[in-house]
Amino acid sequence: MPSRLLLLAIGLLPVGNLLAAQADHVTATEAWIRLLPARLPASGYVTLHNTGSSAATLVSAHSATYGSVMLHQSSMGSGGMSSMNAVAQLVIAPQGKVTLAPAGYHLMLEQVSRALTPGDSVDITLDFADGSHLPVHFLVRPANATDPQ
Ligand SMILES: [Cu+2]
Repeated sequence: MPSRLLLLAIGLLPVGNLLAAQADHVTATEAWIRLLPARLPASGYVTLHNTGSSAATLVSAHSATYGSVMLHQSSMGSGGMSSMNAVAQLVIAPQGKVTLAPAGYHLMLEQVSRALTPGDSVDITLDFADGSHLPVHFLVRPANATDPQ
């Protein structure tokens, strides 16, 4: 029973702002998808700004356009090889921002459900730790795109 009480207490910890959901104080800019040819997975990039006074924690994302959306981080290994790891969560500090960009954090987008071409818009919903959601429009850009739009 004590362990159950402890779990309950941990669940109640994010009490920084009881009224505003985390998604309510996060804004998204520079949201775009790098489209790769054939059936290679695409990558989603976005800058998330936390305008609130408490942290917002991104835990997952989902989309009607992609059967699988995962939070990943690219990193350069000691041998100079780039690799990707799954990221369990991304904390956006109060008044801070987190950038998902090439060679860093990204949304790994797989199992596309429709044909996409550059210029299309794709809706991806970001899921936060408190269960709130932020729908974001991502602009589809070609494989050789590198700069934020
Ligand atoms: Cu990835």
